[in-house]
Amino acid sequence: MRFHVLTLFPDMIVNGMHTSITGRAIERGLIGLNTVDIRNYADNKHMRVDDYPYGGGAGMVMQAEPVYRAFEAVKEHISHPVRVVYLTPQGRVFNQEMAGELAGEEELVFLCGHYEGIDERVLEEIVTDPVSIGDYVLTGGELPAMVMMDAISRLVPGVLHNEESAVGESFQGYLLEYPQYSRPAVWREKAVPEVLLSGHHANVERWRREQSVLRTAKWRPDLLENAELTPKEREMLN
Ligand code: 6GU
Repeated sequence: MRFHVLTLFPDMIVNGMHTSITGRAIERGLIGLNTVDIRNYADNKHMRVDDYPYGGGAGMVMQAEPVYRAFEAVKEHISHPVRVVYLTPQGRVFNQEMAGELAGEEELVFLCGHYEGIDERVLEEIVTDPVSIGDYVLTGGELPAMVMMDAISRLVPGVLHNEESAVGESFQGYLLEYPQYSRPAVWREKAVPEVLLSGHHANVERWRREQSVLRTAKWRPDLLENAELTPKEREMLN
């Protein structure tokens, strides 16, 4: 998987992505990261890339030409058509299913806006997928792009060490993950659930499944509509 990120703040992307698991994936060559500073494609000697909005209103708008040129520069390195994700609160809301779908692509372009947005004309020309990461407003698309790249990266084969950790967790099967415990067995008078110390694998699995169902009912009951529950489990919840 190779990510291309068009942004006015490439350092933010590079610093974030070169940390922890995504950083290791980049070092190991499992993930490629190419950041493009839109400012380098300004069409004036002052390197300005924003201007006042036609029709008036607050803030500045990123101009079409520098964004278009930055995208053309990225396309030089890509032979086939590529999906261009534009990070915007007006987009489709990102979820695990979208992460899975995008993880199947060989290359992805992320376009990060700042200020009040980007001139609509260039968006019409290059964007294939407008995406939001939730119903709140951020100052720019860089953090959302990193959220998406993180979620996508961990689905790329080899990025996570054990293949199990990408399956059977929260949102796979529309159930939240069961609680985890590690040493010590008693911490500040709070004991780890007995069954986890029993060594009885089938009982552990049963307990974890039950915890997943109960936890989902308590914290994310909206997910249960889609969850695959046994008739017994449905009955337990009623
Ligand atoms: Cl993708 N961009 C911005 N600026 N704010 C957001 C967002 C994206 N998703 C949620 N809020």
